[in-house]
Amino acid sequence: MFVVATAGHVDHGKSTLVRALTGMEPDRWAEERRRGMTIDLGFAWTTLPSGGTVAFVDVPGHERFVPNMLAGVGPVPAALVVVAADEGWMPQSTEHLAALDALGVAYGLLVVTRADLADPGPALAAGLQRLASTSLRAVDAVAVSPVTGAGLPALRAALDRLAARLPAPTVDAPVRLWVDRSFTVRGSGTVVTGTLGAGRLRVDDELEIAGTGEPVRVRGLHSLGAPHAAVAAVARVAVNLRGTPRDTLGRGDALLTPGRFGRTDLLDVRLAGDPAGDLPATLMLHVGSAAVAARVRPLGPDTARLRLARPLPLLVGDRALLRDPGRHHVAGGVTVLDVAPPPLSRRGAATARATVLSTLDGRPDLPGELRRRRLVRAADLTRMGVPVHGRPVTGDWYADPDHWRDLGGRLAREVARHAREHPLEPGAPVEVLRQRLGLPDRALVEALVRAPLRLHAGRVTATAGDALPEPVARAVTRVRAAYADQPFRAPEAAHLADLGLGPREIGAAVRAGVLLKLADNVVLLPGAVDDALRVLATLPQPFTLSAARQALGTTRRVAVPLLELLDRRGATRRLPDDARVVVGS
Ligand SMILES: Nc1nc2c(ncn2[C@@H]2O[C@H](COP(=O)(O)OP(=O)(O)O)[C@@H](O)[C@H]2O)c(=O)[nH]1
Ligand SMILES: [Mg+2]
Repeated sequence: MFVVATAGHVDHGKSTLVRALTGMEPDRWAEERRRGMTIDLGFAWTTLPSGGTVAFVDVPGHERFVPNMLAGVGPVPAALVVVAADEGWMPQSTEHLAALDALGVAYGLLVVTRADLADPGPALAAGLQRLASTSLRAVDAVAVSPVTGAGLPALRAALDRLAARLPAPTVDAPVRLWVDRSFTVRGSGTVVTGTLGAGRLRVDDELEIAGTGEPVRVRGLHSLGAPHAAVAAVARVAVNLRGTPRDTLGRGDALLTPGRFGRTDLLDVRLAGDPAGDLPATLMLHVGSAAVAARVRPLGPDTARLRLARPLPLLVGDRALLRDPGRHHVAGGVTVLDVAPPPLSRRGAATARATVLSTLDGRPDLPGELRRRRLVRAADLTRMGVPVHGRPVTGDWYADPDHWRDLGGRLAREVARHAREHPLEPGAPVEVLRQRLGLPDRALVEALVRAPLRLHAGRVTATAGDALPEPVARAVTRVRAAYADQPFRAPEAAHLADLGLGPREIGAAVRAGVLLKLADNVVLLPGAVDDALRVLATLPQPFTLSAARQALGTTRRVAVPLLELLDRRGATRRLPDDARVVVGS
């Protein structure tokens, strides 16, 4: 199926043409039929000579109903530009064409109708000339009269050729179904309709309502009046939603694949049309079937920041248009460059931002996005419309490679600085480093740890070059001097305190490898354990605690933990009667 919208001045024969092609009535409302004028969108479809199906979104031509027209053409990538042979090009022909051009609609046909009332030649020539300077410059033109039937076979053939030229839809893309109608069906509940431009819908799918973020489930699907278990793009669809009151959803809202779209009320855009400086402060932004007031802040000659009256599910690269409803003027097309732009609070930020925007084209680009954001989660990139590939630095965090290297250097410097400022602490706590580096997640600090840095028990240390603080080093030298000839005697707690060796100093000395801790307040010089083992090996085996104590010339206070340490190391073995043997002796 392909979907095409009509466009053109009121009374130029759009609805009559759709009726003639489809045999269906596009003017759904009694008031429309009474007044003979389209007010709201109409929907009809037919089979083409090739066997393919074309669905029409018939739009109102009257200038009062341009917002309805825009809701219809917004999600549809092809248009029939309809001009009456007897009236020729008119003001709403101009505004509708400007809207299609602003949205970048590149597929369509020029159809001159009412060809039974006047020579279609001048209207064809005028129309082609107008289209020549727009996104629709390459279209075919057909003259028809639905009243006489003249030209209709040629138009059907032209529709088939148009269908063949349309790009294939991406059916594995996430769904963003802009709602153009919502109504209640007795016994079924809420139904919304829209043009599915990409992706696939299935019964039982869970979707998200853009406006509220609420999850909803698809209860039933219809396309072209028939029920389906699944519908793939491109298609007109009616979606029956389970348990959703009708007033929670209406035109301009959207049904979304969960987690694939963000909702933003702040975006930076490129403008095609009026210069940014000439735009009024407030305009209407039209995108998909939505129309939202936007405050415009020009940044560069063709770039601006838009603050929307309500958030929309927009992605980088989306096309939209800005319109001044008071002047019936399409101010220009919009290409979304950034859906999560940085604040502009600092002096000079706007100028700097304009420079950045001048380099963007709305094509999602991961390396560029990482360069600008430096650190960003995969899920956030996806919700901006930036495809994620390559490897995260940790978890779902992606980093700009240069920034990541720079952070690694800063981490090393912060660890060194922390060691200087807190010499007795066993390294810098990860949380302190996270704050110092201004990182959003501790996992990032941990991922930055590289040799010679080491992560241990929630702290980062430098494994080499960690000099012992001067006073501790001095105290250890005194211990060494005092106990050189009685290596198995440990200084008493009071002596340790005299030397200035409290628990933290002892910890630092132990980590530096200059003291060996047997138990709280029981320290020996390193090497004492191996020496002790050599002494014990000379005893008659097995030996008692008391024999060991005497051989080593020490007290129970040292001997007990020393033997336990040797047991743990497997150097000695404790027997059932509490005596020990030196293993291998
Ligand atoms: N003679 C003639 N009248 C037409 C033709 N197409 C439309 N009309 C009439 O022109 C008027 C406007 O047509 P309509 O389809 O409502 O125009 P729309 O506003 O563009 O949808 C209606 O009275 C139609 O009957 C045509 O090809 N020949
Ligand atoms: Mg009409």
